[in-house]
Amino acid sequence: MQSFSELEKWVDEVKNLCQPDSIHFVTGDKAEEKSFFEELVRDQKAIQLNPLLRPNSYAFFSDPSDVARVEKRTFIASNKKEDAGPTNNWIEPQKLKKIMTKLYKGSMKGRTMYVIPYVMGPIDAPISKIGIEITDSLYVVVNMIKMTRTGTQVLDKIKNETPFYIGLHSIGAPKKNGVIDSMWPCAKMQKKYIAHFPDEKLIWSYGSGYGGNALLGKKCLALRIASKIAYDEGWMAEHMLILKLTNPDLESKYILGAFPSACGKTNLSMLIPTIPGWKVETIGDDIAWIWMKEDGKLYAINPEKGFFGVAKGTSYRSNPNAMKAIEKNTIFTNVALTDDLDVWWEGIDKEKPKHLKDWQLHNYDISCTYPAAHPNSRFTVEATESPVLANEWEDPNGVLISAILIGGRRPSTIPLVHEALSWKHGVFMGSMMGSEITAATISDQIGMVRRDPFAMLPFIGYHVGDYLQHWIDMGQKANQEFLPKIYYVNWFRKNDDGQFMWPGFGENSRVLKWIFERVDQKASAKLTPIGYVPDRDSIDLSNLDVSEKDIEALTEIDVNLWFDEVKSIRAYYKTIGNKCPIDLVNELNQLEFRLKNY
Ligand code: GTP
Ligand code: SPV
Ligand code: MN
Repeated sequence: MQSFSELEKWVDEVKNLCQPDSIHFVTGDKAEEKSFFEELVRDQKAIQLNPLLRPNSYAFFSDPSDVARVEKRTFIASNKKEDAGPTNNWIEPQKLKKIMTKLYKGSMKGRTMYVIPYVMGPIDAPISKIGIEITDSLYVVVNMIKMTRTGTQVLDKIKNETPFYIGLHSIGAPKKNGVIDSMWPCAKMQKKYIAHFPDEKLIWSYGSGYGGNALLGKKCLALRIASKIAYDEGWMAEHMLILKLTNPDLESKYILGAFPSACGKTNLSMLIPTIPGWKVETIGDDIAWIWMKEDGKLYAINPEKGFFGVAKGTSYRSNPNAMKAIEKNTIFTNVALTDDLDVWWEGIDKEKPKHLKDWQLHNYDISCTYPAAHPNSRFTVEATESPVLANEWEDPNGVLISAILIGGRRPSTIPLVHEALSWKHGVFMGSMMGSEITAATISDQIGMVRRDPFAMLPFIGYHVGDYLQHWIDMGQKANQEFLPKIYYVNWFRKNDDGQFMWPGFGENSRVLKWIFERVDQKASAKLTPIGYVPDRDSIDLSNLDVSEKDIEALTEIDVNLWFDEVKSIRAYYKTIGNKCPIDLVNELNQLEFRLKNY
């Protein structure tokens, strides 16, 4: 859409279809946000946490059917089925619109319809994109306020003819007369639809109130729709953290990392190095928009304004910076509550209290054997609450990218770190990236390995083959001298007892240091069939509590396992079909050849 009058017309159409009681345009000011939280508490949709322990913070508890993104109910409804490719669910757009229009009819009865003007990216950055989300969920509103730049200044832009993208969201639970609302109203699983119409750049979401299903600026606009816009316009929208790494000589580099959901982006982006003199600062923890300037170099911005992070496992030991960020002004979803109204979750590293309320607000004591917090419990907090936010985090010019990490949960085969032989080889590594399925999506296959190219499997708004070709093309267009190097990292190797061999978290700084020095051509490496791996003298292992045997195992290349991997990648490429880039098939053949000659 292009103009304010088009916006007014659309708001009117949605009002007539969904039949809310009233309409509220979100202004984004502090007093408004405060009144939203007061209303949520009054309506028993949220619990205010103990202000002495956790000031200005609130806890929400979802319906058990609504705890994560629902990939089975997520659709890329392109005009042509071929354009959605083999990895997306597809329904013919007119058919899907018919189904959803029926659902939207009267879906906001008894509720307020909120119109949220927001911008992904700093308001004046050339690459930023404006969105309008209509929603009937106040939970969504308060989360969008923390996660995106919202409010009147965005509407002003629209009045000045800046184009914008629209998204309609309803929890799909009209209020019935005389029936008291539940704490988290939403629709049944089979009625949930997270729909994208990439040809129109339109988003329709129905039936879920959770995270990526409902905060439409995040996964729906900034990844699925933006990835398609980026493909057409020659830039990239990626599921990546952005960090600033500074060495003891105070030289800095910017590093991106694509890890699947619940595989360590937030943690790496805020890490406290265990090696003296090094520093990590955060620019983004989930999404990066990447583009090439006239100098042929690649730059990135974080389009978000907050963190929607995994609570479970977060502690002052594993991620102190995240713990400090969430000391106040935070929204928690599906965590457990202590008797004095603070939050608790598995891995918080505080003794489990004798009594809790679990994430369903049931009484919970030591006799309970299930987890008290949901494994996908989350915190929402503004980036500015972080003690390690980099100064340039909202620089409209973006930051120059030195290296791109990819990785996931692979218990075997993939070493701790290896460097790509070239950009194309790096794209090959990204294409075959795999990970165990985690609790960040609703699935009956949690723990199984699936291929997840550049951690974008659930977020590519078009054909995966075209997506991979776009990665190759971006590298070919860039100034070769300044192409970021690509690294495959794996913090999740396990030994025969099923224990992680690498301590991870702050110790990952040792790998970051090696990468920093590789980019500067200062660290040495061993050439192997799969790429460059650190040799023993080049990676800093001083004062590290890992056995010789495990270090050996973490960097070894098991040729037989890699032959299995080649076979499995070949089978995977078949599923991509004839759009699988020929360059990647060549890379696979060359890998096999190198392995045979090793
Ligand atoms: P999304 O927000 O879903 O995209 O997840 P994310 O990629 O930001 O993952 P996050 O940093 O929240 O980490 C998810 C889980 O992985 C948490 O339980 C962490 O404790 C765990 N984790 C993160 N880094 C490491 C690591 O280096 N080693 C190990 N063993 N676990 C880690
Ligand atoms: C992810 O699953 O990658 C998340 C959480 O960051 S959600 O916003 O729900 O997609
Ligand atoms: Mn994510």
